[in-house]
Amino acid sequence: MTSGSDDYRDAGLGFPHDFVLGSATASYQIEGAWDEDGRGPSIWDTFSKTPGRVVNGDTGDVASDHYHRLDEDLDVMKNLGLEAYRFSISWPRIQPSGKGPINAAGIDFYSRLVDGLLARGIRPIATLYHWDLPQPLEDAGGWPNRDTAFRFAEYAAIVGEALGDRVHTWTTLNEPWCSAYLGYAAGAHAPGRSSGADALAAVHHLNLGHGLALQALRSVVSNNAQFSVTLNFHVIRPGSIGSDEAVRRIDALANRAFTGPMLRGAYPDDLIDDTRKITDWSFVLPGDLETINQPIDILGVNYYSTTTVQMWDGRKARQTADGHKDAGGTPWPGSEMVEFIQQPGPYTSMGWNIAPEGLEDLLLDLHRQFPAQPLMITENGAAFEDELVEGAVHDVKRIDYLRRHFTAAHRAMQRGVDLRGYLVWSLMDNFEWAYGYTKRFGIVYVDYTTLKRTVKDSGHWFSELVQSRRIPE
Ligand code: IFM
Repeated sequence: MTSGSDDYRDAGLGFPHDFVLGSATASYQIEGAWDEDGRGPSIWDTFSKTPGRVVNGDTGDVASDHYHRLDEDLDVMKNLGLEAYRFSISWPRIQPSGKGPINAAGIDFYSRLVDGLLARGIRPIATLYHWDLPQPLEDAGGWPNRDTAFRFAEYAAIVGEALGDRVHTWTTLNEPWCSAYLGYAAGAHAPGRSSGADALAAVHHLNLGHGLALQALRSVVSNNAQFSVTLNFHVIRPGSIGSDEAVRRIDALANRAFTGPMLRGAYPDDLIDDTRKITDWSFVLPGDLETINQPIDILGVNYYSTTTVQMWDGRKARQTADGHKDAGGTPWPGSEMVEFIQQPGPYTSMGWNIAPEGLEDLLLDLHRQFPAQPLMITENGAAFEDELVEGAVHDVKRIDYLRRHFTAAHRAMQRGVDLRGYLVWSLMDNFEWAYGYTKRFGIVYVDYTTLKRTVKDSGHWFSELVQSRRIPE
C-alpha cells in the first residue's frame, strides 16, 4: 500500500463497509424521449432549441436514450456492482404544466426505475430538481417568482406519495448555484436570462423551495428515508491583489448564500451588503428562514476543481476564467470587480484544473463549519477526450483523476470527516448542458450514433474498487 504521497496517487486505501459507492446522472442529460408519454416541455428544451445557446445546436431530444433503455442501463449498473444510483426526476414528466394534473406515465417510469434498482440491490437516491423546470412555470416568472417554490413543494408531495415507500435518500435540489446564477444572471444555462436581481430572487426561492419540499416529503413518505440537498461548493483560492475581499465575496455568493439559510437559518450579512445596489432582499418574507432551515440527514457535496480570485485593479482586461461557458453575462451579481484567474494545470477537457487537495480541503472545511452534519460526495468525475477503439476505451486520465480524488476523500475521513459515500459523475456519457455532446464524463461510453454502451476502463477500475473496497493498484 502506498499512502501519503503529495500527488494523491495512492493505491490500496480501504473504505468502510457502510461507505456507499455509486454513480450519478440527471434526467435531461440522459433520458431523451423529450415529448413522449405525456412529458411537457422544460426550460432546457426551449433553451437548447434556441440557436447559439448550446454547442453544435445539440439538444436532449434523444440524449443517451435512457428512457428507452432502462433495463439495459440497470443491468450495466448491476454488472458494475454499484451500491447506489443517484438519478433525477424530470418535473415536466410528472406534471407537464408544472402544476395540477399528474402524468401517470411519468410516475410509472420512475417507479420502474426504483423497482429495477431495488431488485438489483442498488440504493435509489432521487433528486427532485436537476434544472429541468417545466416551461409553463418559467413563462409565469420562473424561480425569481415566489410561487415556483410552492409549485415545487406540490410536485415533491406527488413524487413522495408515489415513490416514498421505496426511495432511500431524497435530494431536493442539485446545485442551486447553477440554477440561479448561470440560468438567471450569466445567461449560460436555461432559461438564459441576464439579470443579477432575478438571480438573487431565484437564490431565495430555490432555498425556500428546498425547505417547503422537505416539509412536503416528510409529511408523505412512508419509509425511514433520508433527506438531503446537493450543493456545488466553490473552493476558493486567493490570487494577489485584494484577495481576502475577493475570496469573501465569492464565498458569500457561491457557498454561504445556500449554507447560510439552509444550515444556519440566516443569509450572511456581507452577502446582503455586497448586493444592496441590486436588490433589497424584500423577497425574504417573515417565516421563510425557519422554513428553509430544516435538519437534513446528508449534505451532498459536488466537487470538480478550484477557483482563484482577486480584485480587479482596472489596468488590464478583467480575467474571467470561472470555469463556465461564456454567454456574455456574469454569474457574480454585485461582485463584477472580482477577477477569476486561470488555474495552474493539469486540466480536464472542460478546462477545469485537477486539484484533489481541493476536495480534501473542502471536506475538512465543511466538517469544521458543520461538525454534526454527515456529508456525501454526490458528484465527482472528469471529462476527457475518450476514444472507442476496437470495443474498448482506455481512459487512463479518468482513472488517474478518480484515484487522486478517492485518495483525497480517504485522507479527509482519516482526519475525522463524517463522509458517508462517493458517487462518481457520471454513470454514462451524456448531454453536458451548454457544451452539448462535446464533453464525455461517463465511466460508460455512449456511441451517439448507435447508442451502444461500452464500459470504459475507468468503469472496470471503479467496479474493482467497489468490490474490493480499496483503491485499486
Ligand atoms: O454535468 C454536470 C451535472 O449536471 C451537474 N454537476 C456538474 C456536472 C459536470 O459539469
